[in-house]
Amino acid sequence: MRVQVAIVGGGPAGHLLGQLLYKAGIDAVVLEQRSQDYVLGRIRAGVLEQGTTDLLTEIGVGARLQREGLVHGGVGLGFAGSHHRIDLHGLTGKNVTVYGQTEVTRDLMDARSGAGLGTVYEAENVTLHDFDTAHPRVTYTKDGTTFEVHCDFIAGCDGYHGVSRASVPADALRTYERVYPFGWLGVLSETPPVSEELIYANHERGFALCSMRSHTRSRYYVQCSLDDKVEKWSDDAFWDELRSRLAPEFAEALVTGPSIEKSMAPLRSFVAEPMRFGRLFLAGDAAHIVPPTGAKGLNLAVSDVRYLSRALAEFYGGSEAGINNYSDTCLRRVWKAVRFSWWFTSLMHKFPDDSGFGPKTQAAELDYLVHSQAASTALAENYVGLPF
Ligand code: RFL
Ligand code: PHB
Repeated sequence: MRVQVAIVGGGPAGHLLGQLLYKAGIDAVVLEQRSQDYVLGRIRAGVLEQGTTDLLTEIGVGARLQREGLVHGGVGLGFAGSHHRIDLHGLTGKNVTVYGQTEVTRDLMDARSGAGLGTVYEAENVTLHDFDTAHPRVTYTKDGTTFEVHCDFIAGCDGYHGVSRASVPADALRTYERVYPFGWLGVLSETPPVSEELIYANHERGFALCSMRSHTRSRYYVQCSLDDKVEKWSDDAFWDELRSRLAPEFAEALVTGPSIEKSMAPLRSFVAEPMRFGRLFLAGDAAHIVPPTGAKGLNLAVSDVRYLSRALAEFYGGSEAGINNYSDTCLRRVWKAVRFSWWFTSLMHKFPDDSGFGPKTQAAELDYLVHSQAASTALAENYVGLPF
């Protein structure tokens, strides 16, 4: 097979890139190691920046998002037993939209198959070759047969554990990492959300987050320890722990029910630089990870592939400037989201073995944050998303 771009990974980054390239008249194939159902079964992000929803709408995959997405003009912060609203729209003129990553990916997959574009699911042993030359190749195995894709470029959209970043010689990469001493335990339930807007809660027992997928489906998280096991958390234990971390009016209003998904995720910040090696480009979680507190991971994947699709369109239009600047352009935005996600994580979580200095400075900062318009605006501006 011969295509202009081989996209490794069929998560949101890979599928969005496929749609952007299609719109630009550039042909691509998506190679995904898992089944379609597996990819759609992963419950992850819930909050889309306005730039993300605008882009999805612009490229023709926003119809269901416009119908079903919940537009939020504010976000709640809970601490010291009380609730404070940050007026995102009033402070920035922008909103965020609650619409699950699963739904974004499904809409992109539907658009791709509707246009008759190629995606190979359950592609095994995906291997990248010769991306330091002008003639890269990707090989993979499907149903026992090995296939070869000849291309001009490879886009590594295969997430943190993917093969793309791992194919780059170690001495060509510089990585930056911070591992946090806690994780998140998440529950999805067929219950009405406790609040119309998200609530991020700082509590002496640990962080909690109240989110949602619709008016009838809630997504909640509590900070847990890294050696916790999902099996150890009954639904009742989860609801009790969540309730204990919320301000009284929300603790009382919380509607509980059986969990339909329960999972744990460790928290990490990670950046690999640069994001381009010859004719291989890394995008999304393949290049960087942020802790989910700022709701930035998926949105960063979106801005990366937006920059990449523009750069590739410029290349086929006769200029290499875009591909030469790709890494620097992405990383300028990536590091700002990494900083914001690290800051918000540090502000909202309980750190083990803290002498008391940490909680005191968190309390002072939270008090400042909700009473200073400058501080609230800085939070709001980052939360709704910096421009791209
Ligand atoms: P993905 O989603 O990991 O997709 C990568 C795809 O590549 C495939 N793959 C391979 N394919 C072929 N060959 C190989 N060798 C391969 N290895 C892997 C995988 O099967 C997969 O299908 O990366 P992508 O596309 O870059 O998307 C990134 C986002 O998934 C991620 O940043 C977000 O989910 C992060 N995130 C959030 N982001 C937000 O913007 N807003 C949020 O509200 C938000 N909440 C979250 C989150 C992540 C969470 N977890 C579980 C870490 C909440 C949580 C709990
Ligand atoms: C979610 O709804 O899954 C979600 C929302 C906000 C975050 C992280 C996750 O910061």
